Amino acid sequence: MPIFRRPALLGALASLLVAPAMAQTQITLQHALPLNSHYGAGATALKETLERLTNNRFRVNIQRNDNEREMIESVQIGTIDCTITSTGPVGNFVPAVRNVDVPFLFRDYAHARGVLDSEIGQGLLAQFTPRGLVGVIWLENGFRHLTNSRREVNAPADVRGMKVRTMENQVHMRAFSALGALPTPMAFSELVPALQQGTVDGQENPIPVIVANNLNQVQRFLSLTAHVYSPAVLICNPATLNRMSAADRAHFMEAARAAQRANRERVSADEASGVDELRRRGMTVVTQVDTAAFQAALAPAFAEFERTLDGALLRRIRDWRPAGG
Ligand code: EAX
Repeated sequence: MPIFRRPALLGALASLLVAPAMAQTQITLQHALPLNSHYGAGATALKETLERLTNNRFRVNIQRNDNEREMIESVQIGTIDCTITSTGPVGNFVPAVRNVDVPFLFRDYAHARGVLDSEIGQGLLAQFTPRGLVGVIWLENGFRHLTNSRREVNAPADVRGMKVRTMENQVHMRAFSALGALPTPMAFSELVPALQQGTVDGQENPIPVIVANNLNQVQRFLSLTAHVYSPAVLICNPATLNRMSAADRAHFMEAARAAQRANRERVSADEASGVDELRRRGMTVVTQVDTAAFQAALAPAFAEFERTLDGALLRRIRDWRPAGG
């Protein structure tokens, strides 16, 4: 008897055909930048690694959302599984993270990556848990530089009175106020319209973000202030990870490490080529910034951060050296 005359067998065959799709676990991962960016590189590495390690029992859906505060809220309530975000708004959810947003805290990329991968950084990730979030792994946004549409900026006096968009980050806002600027906090999604309309004169972001978003189209001057290192972080909803078997959680962590490698490699590559690319696109680049003057102008803010944040932690971070370093 042909199979189409045997409904029970037909039903069994049909269930086999749909079973793999039904068994696949979907993970939604959002971030604020184009796929062709240092966040996109990390997200793609996580996707490819997790899908490979689980033989496609997991599928990672990468989506763009340029409001980082919204993404963290969505992870917290579980409407999305994970986000890659800068620490910009994170301090509003996990206050201890504000400590790593302090200007001129990190000496260079090796210092920042070393601290965040050390027990110091792992201790900060543990602070996400009581807030209904999982800080999975530190990623990287990069050292932030100032751009503006009005003038070359070499020293703090050049920033005085300038309306500078900042992230929704109290530490950054305090720092720009100490410089005499007018900090204007807003989500990244509002940045380009604000620059186009002249609502703000300038903004500050790492080279990879400036390049990936063509901010040269709305900003004329770039000053390599490197005034603050901007960490990024992979944050997930606890239930997303708790639903996984121990073996799949191990696969997820391996995929997160692959994301960190790809993300940091892309930041390093963008740092090496991005300034020349922005010159080529027409930006005037100030390379000789009076960093000592910026640090001196921020001294009152530093003293405040020592009191209002975790002074002991800030000193541990400043004093950190690689093993044998
Ligand atoms: O995380 O908001 C910002 O300026 C961030 O650096 C950007 O969204 C990348």
